[in-house]
Order: sequence, then C-alpha cells, then structure tokens
Amino acid sequence: TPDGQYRELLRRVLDEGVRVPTRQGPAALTLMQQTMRFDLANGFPLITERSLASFWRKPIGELCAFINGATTLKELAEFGCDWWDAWATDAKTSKRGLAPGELGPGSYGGAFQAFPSLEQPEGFDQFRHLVEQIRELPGDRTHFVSPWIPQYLVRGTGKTPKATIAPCHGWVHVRVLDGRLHLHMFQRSGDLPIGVPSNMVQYAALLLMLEHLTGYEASTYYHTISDAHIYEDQADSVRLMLDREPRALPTVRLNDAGLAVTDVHGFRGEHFDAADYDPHPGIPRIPVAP
Ligand code: UFP
Repeated sequence: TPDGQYRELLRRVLDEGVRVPTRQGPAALTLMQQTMRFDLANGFPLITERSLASFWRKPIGELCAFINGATTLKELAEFGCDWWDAWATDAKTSKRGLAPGELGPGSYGGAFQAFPSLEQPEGFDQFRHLVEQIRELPGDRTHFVSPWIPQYLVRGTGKTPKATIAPCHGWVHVRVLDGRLHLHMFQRSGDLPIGVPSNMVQYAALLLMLEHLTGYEASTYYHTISDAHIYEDQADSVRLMLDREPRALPTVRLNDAGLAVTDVHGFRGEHFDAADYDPHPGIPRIPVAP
C-alpha cells in the first residue's frame, strides 16, 4: 500500500510551519519534532514523490564513507560522493584552520570512526563497537551512536569549530525486541525536500546492514527530525510533489556482494539493489541552502 508519511510531513510544514530567518539566507518554514516510522515489510523508505532512481545509492555510499572515518573530499570521492565540494571550499576550511578539502575531525567521519578518547589515541570506532555490543548484549537499551563531538563544534566570537558543518543527522538508537531489530535515527536539522530523503535512505540501509551482521531480522526504521523545515524558495517544488498521487514504496535489499560483507566497514552503496521502484519524475534544480 502507498505510504503517505513523507508527503504528510511536507504538507504539515508547508501549512503550519513557523517562518524563521536562517543563517543560510532564505527564510524557512519550520516545525519541531516531526517523526516517521517505516515497517520495512511495507517497503523501504525511498520516496516516490520525486525520482531518486539514479541517486539513491550515493547517500548510502556517503554513510559508508563516514562509518569508515572519511573526513576529506578525497576519501568521500572514493565512496562515490561528489557533492561535498561546497562544504569544504578554501574559504570555509581556512576559516577553521583546516587544509583545503578537509571537513575536519568534528565532522561525521571523525565522530563515527575516531571519536576523541583518552584511552585510544587513534580514537574510538563507534560502529565497530555498536555491532559488537548488539551481538554480545542484545537485550540492552544502550546501543547508541552520536555524530556530535561538542567541544569541536562550538561557534561564535573567538571560537574555531573543528568542522566545516555541524552534523545534522546520525544519532542512532538500536533496539532488539522479540528478536527483531528496530533503528531510531534522530536528526537535529532536516531540509525536507533535499536532505531528508537521502537521510531516510542512509539510515534505513544501516538497518539492513545491521540485520545482516547481527542475524536479527530488520523490523522498523524510525526517523525523528527535531527541526524540520522547508526553505521558502523550495515551496513550488514541494507543491509539485504534493500534487502527485501517492505510490507504494520499493523493496531494497543487499545484493550478493553485500551479503558477502562480514564487517561494518565493508559495505558500499553499490551493495544495495532496489526492486519495484516506480517514482514520479525527478524535479531538477530544487534550491539547496549553501
Ligand atoms: N541537511 C539535511 N540533511 C543532511 C545535511 C544537511 O537536511 O544530510 F547534510 C540540511 C539541514 C539544514 C542544513 O537545512 O542542511 C544545515 O543547516 P544548519 O546547520 O544551520 O542546521
């Protein structure tokens, strides 16, 4: 059956959002604490309101890069991510005391794979630990990952954050209930038309990776967006999506190469295949906030 959660969220923010100025420039219609939940038995949360057919593996590749500690444009490119240049320009990196092309140790890759640790000079690998802990203590409520290294992200007068952007997504809580895996991803800040569809795909794919590595069947993906917004210059594209009829979600699975992976660091975007993906046409040039 069609899933209307993403479009209902767009509709709600468009109709009821509070109009606020943003540091990016355009005003944003904003609502707090919006949630979606996807039982994977009803399909994978790859939106159908506009086509992501040629793109959807790339955000998965991006998450794989971050799980592997990527903090530079060069490392991201090795995982097929070619859209980060705008966030690692010379102007942005030099302001942070970073080399050109560096996102900084306070970016996702640094937090996920090399979290600052007194005991381990190389840093703490959160996803390796997450998988080990789910395997050893499946009944615990403590399976949690955070992208946020607070001391690296302080901004303002006289402060130099060690990251070109503050992480938006990636607070992950995993739970095993009745032998089935549940994954809740908390997102600090979500651009609904552009960023959020990629973020849904990334973390639902993470649930499939954890299913494969732990043997617990994937049940449900939960996505909470704390600050959910639509920039005003995206409103026409959003209305276009809302005019389109709801469609069923596709099925996404690990392919044979993905099923051969035995370590959380081994996954790549191309390890995922989609079936029955029948989206509405893509919408070119939806504005992206700088
Ligand atoms: N944003 C997302 N998802 C992402 C990403 C960025 O929605 O994966 F990298 C959006 C949210 C917001 C902007 O519009 O980028 C970040 O701005 P701020 O740090 O001011 O919240």
